[in-house]
Amino acid sequence: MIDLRSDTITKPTAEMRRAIADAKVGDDAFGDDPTVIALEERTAEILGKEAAVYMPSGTMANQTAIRAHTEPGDEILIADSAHVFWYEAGAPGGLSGVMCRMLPTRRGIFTAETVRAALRPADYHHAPTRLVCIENTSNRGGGSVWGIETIASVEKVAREAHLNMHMDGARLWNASVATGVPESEYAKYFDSVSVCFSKGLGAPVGSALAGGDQFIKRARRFRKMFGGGMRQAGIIAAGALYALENHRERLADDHTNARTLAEGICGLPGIELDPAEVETNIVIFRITTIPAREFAEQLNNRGVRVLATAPDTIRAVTNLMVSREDIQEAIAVLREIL
Ligand code: TLP
Repeated sequence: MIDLRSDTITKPTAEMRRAIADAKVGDDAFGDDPTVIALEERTAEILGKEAAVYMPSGTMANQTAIRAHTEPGDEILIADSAHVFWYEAGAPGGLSGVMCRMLPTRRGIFTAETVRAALRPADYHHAPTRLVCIENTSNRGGGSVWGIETIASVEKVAREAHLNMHMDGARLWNASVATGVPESEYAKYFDSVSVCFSKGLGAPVGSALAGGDQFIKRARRFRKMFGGGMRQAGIIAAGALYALENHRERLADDHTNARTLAEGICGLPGIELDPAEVETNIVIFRITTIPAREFAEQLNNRGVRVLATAPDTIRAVTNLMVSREDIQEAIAVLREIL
């Protein structure tokens, strides 16, 4: 199988498994796990933040951040394509009691003007707006990367309105590799940043939330409340630490593979796709001749796995388990079917 459903499907490499087997561990609830501490410190350092806290998942990292930034009844501003809104099981309402104000985007990216237009005048009839969330890269936006100038202009409007800034950086590593802009340069505009080790980096489990010391202290309480306090988590943190040190640069291969795939299929009948818009490891395209689910099933029967993300939309995500040769094979299968 050539599995392009997600970059979450990656399995630990032999070297990563060795790092996991050799991990020094302790009870992290007592602050005793040296591998977790090393991972948190290294993550904070890369992101240029005071502190970070290890999380079981990207969802928990985002939702803990939202809870720590808000109180029930508050409002957050968020892209209408955001993972937090689409795929986190209603958690902003369920866990934090906040309203999501959806911002229209182009490929997952909104502008400072859009944020300004969403601001409410101070009035007790209104839900207090507290937070702006940005997703970089944008998943449903097709792996699109936020420009630093766009982030800076959004931040300016947010600060004028006394709003905090959170980045869902599940694939921030991909953004940095694609642009050469360091993770810390993106992160400096935000009060909190979530990152995932279990996507393109290929670790089996885990994410982190980074921010200022006080904020991370508060986040630790909500992580506990949400059931995310762990014990000898060094076992999994070792995979994450290995991935952080060894798998960031190789994301460039995934980006090349994604572009190759897009270029190889863009002219096929029924496919609507602009390869120039493929900036990182996610290829999203429209299919107009067959329902997307049926197309995904046909591909699956021929050994290529993708996701139908809408009735006419397919997502393919390149990853650590997929080689250049696999991409050529996938292109050939798509060509045959269409
Ligand atoms: N995304 C998964 C699915 O849930 C859709 C994927 O296959 O892409 N932020 C972003 C931008 C994400 O893409 C994801 C996972 C998360 C957060 C959540 O991470 P996990 O799955 O660890 O909770």
